[in-house]
Amino acid sequence: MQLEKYKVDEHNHQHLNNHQRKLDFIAADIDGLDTILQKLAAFQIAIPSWALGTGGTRFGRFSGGGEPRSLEEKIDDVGLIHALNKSSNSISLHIPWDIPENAAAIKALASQHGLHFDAVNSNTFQDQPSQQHSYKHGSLHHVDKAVRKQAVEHNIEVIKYGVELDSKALSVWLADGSNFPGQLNMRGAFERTLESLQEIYEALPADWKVWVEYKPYEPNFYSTTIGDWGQSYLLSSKLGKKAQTLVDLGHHLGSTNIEQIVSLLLMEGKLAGFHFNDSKYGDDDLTVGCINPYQLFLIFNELVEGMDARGMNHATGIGWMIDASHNVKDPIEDLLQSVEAIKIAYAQALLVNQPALVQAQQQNDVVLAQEILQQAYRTDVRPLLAEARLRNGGALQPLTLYRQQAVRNQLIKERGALTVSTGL
Ligand code: PSV
Ligand code: MN
Repeated sequence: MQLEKYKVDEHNHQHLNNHQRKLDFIAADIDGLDTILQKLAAFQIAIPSWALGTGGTRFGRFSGGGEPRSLEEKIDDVGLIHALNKSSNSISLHIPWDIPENAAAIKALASQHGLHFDAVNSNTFQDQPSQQHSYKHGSLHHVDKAVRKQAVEHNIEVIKYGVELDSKALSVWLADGSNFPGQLNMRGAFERTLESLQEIYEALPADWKVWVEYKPYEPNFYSTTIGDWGQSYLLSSKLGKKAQTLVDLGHHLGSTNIEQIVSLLLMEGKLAGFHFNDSKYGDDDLTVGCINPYQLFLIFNELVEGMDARGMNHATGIGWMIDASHNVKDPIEDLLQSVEAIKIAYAQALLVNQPALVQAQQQNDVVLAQEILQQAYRTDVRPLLAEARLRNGGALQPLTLYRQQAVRNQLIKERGALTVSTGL
C-alpha cells in the first residue's frame, strides 16, 4: 500500500500550530538553526530488509500479521516508512533471504518510493538447502579449502547482485568461531579468514567497499574469529583501503566504551559505519535508544566531532543502518522509533558547543565539560526533527499518522494475518 501525500499534508496541517509553538521555543536558543535543519534533513538511515517482519528467538516466533511476503513488499514497507519520516531512503538486502531475481524491476520499484540500495549482506552463517558443503564448522575460516571456496564464491555472487542494484558495499558478518577450547587453532583460523577475505576483496569493483563486522559471541560461545574491533581492524588494515570495520552496537561485551572505539576507527579512516540497535545484556537487537540513549548521544558526539575534524559529510561519509529484530512490536512502528532515536542523538550532538568543550578540556575543567555535553543531551530536539521532516515532505508525527491511518490493518487485509517474512 502507498500513503498518499495529501494524507501527510492533512496531518501536518492539523498539527502545524502546535509544532510551530514548540519549534519557536527551542529555536530561540539555537545558533545556526538552518544549518542544523539542513543536516537533519539530509541524514538518512538505511532499513534492513530482515527487520520488516517479526523477529523470532530460538523459543518461538509470533507473527504480527501483514508481514511482507516478498522483496517487493519489503520495499513497499520501507517506502511507507520513508513517506512518513523522509529519513529512510535506502534498503539493505541480505542474500539469499532477499534475492533480487529481476534487478531492473526491483530498482524501478524502489525508485518509485524514492529509495536506493545500501550495502548488500552475505550469509555464510546458515546452510541453504542447495549448498554442497556445510558451515557447521565455519565458512571463511574453515579448515577445508572447499568450504572456504564455496563461501568466497557466495560473497562474490552477493557483490554481483549488489552491482545490479547500484549498491556500493558488501557487508560481511561471520559466525565463524569455536564452542570449546582446543576446537580451533586461533591463529590458523584468522589467517584463513584473511586469505578468504583477500579473494573477496579482489572481486570488489573499484568504487566498492567491504565492511567487516565483528561480534564477541553467539552463535559460538568460546571464540569468535572476528570477535572484536581489533581483530576486524587488523583484517581491514591488511586487506587495504576498500576494507573498513563495521560497528554493530549490540556486538560488545557489557560496559564497553563504544564511543572510544568509534572515535579511533574514524581517526584511522577505518570506520565503515553502523548497525544501530540497543541492548541490555548482549546482542539483544532492541529498538535503538530504548535502553541507553545517553550512550548513543556520546557515540554521536564522537562522530560529529571526528567527522568534522576530517572534513567528512555527515550524511554520506559512513554507512548508517539499523540492525534490529524482536518479537513484540509492529516492525514498522519499531523502525520509526529507531530512526527517530538515531536522529535525536545526532541532533543533540550537533548542539554540543564544541569550542567551549575544547576549552574546558584544555583547562581540565571536568565539571564544565560534563555540563556542556549534558546541556546538549538534555535539550528536547524533537521539534527540530519534526521541522526537518516537514521541510522534506514527511509527517510531523510519523507514528501518530501511521496509527491514525490504521496501516497495519490494511496490510493484514492485503497480505493476510499469517504471513511470515524471510530472515532470522
Ligand atoms: C549478526 O548478529 C548480525 O548483527 C549481522 O549483521 C547479521 O547480518 C545480522 O545480525 C543478521 O540478523
Ligand atoms: Mn549487525
